[in-house]
Amino acid sequence: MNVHELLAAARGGSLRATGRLLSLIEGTGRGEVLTALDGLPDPGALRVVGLTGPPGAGKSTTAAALVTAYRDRGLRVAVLAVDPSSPYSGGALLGDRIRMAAHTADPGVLIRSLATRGHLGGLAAAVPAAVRVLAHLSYDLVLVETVGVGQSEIEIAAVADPVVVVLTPGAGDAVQAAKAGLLEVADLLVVNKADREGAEQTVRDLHMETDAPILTAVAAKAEGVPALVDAIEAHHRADTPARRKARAHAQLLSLAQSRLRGHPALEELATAVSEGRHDPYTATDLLLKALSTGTP
Ligand SMILES: Nc1nc2c(ncn2[C@@H]2O[C@H](COP(=O)(O)OP(=O)(O)O)[C@@H](O)[C@H]2O)c(=O)[nH]1
Ligand SMILES: [Mg+2]
Repeated sequence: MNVHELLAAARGGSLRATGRLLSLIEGTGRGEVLTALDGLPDPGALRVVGLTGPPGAGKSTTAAALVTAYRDRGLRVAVLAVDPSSPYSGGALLGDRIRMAAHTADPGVLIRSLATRGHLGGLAAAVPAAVRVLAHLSYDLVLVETVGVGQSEIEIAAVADPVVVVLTPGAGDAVQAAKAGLLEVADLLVVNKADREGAEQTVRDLHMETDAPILTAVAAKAEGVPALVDAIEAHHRADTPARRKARAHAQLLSLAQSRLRGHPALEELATAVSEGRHDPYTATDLLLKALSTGTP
């Protein structure tokens, strides 16, 4: 099947065709898929909710509970997991096998791990492309799960709105999150595992560090999930042209940077600067030129 046939099949409900399209997006077929989408009518915006936080905080469990909540409201939902340490298989890694087992058989739910590591611009480049594909396939909402380490939370902030940061109770969690830069990208905070000790203290600590709304949850029991859905809705309702522009701004910079970072001329120019053959200004001009003319 060519890309157009795949798109037609995916729009007709074939999850296999959808999977093939997303595989193309992860690799060198991305450009071809995006070009094919350009020829289609604008599907309108799709809501993208980011879930980020430390490993084990309960992001996947929260995602599963949110899927249930949104399915109850009749929305078609996709979950994109960008977690190099734990690739999804079916739904088994979502922490709640029974709940997710129901979703795997549900044609209104797509669960997919995205391999974005180390090639073709990473998360910043792959996720917006995947989101565009899903918008054309009549999904209403995409949950993007990323591990909050390093570059990924900055990249998720450019793509998702709101970004929900999931943390757990525990001494120093708030401080750790602040240090990791997670609080800067948080539109909403969830202190999950509130069935454990210290949740209220963690909420108090977090209030000292951020003005973002803070909720508590026991995702494993879907407790606090209706309030989280409400907070996400409220965040969407409060969206403004200025905020949309700020997101577009971040997304463009993020994409531009990922293209520059992946450009083969970067290595060579960095060598030239380090050996004193170019000054950094000239080298930067040359890098931008190489990118715009498409020369390697
Ligand atoms: N006690 C407790 N455990 C939870 C809760 N939510 C998730 N877990 C467990 O925490 C572990 C990690 O959850 P997971 O969703 O995979 O975390 P992720 O790495 O952030 O995606 C799993 O064993 C979950 O069952 C909760 O609210 N309370
Ligand atoms: Mg997970």
